[in-house]
Amino acid sequence: MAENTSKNAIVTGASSGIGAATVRQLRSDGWNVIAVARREDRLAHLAQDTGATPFAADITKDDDVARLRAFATDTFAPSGGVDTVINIAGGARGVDTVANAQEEDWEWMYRVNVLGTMKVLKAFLPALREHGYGTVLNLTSTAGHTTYEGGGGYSAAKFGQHALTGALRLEEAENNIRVIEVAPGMVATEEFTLNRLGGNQEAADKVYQGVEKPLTAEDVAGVVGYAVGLPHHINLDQIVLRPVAQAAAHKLIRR
Ligand code: 8X3
Repeated sequence: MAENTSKNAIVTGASSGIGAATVRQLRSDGWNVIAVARREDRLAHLAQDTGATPFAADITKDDDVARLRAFATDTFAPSGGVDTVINIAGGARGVDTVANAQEEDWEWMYRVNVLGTMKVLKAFLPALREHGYGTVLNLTSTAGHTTYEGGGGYSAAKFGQHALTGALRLEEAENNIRVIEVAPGMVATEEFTLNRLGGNQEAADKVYQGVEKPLTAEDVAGVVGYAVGLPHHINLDQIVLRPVAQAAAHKLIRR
């Protein structure tokens, strides 16, 4: 059976946070990386710093995903083709209760976390199968495994992404494709909570106030790099990571 000798990865959500940190991690581990995000300026900086190949695309748009597939096929053809797809693109909008749900936020979260992941996978699974082996890594969240008040919309999307990841693992094992889920709890990044709270920096800062060492994007990227770097027969199929201060979604220690 083929071993993972080529290291050609696509990383979505690469413009900031865990996505950008994952690109940095993989590049320093010797991977060839196509870094995908909507924001070209940020990608250009990341590419300059890391030597990753930037590709501007919105993974919720079919035309963009088709362009990405064509580009990745050409780019990686000389080095053995795409073997690893890392879906980091996603996010949260709002902390509304179900009673007060903002429907456009819920739709956005479903589109980016679930449908975006599905579209990227649909585009690349034929290439991974043809390759003889492959790795898919989906970044979900502890919110995809448990619920909390105000988290209904985000959890609904992340539970959905978690579910598609589980189905995919069953479907693709016979094609020698391993499917890894990484589900982080509290991670302090520049944008995640800020975006979720509509750009309110003060409110975003409060979320992490007094929490000793929330996870960083680099912490998560290190775990992602480890999981995809293992020999191909080892599938860390579900990895949940949290800061020690967050023993559960409902138990966060603030000092
Ligand atoms: C982020 C984790 O706790 O904000 O994916 O839902 S949480």
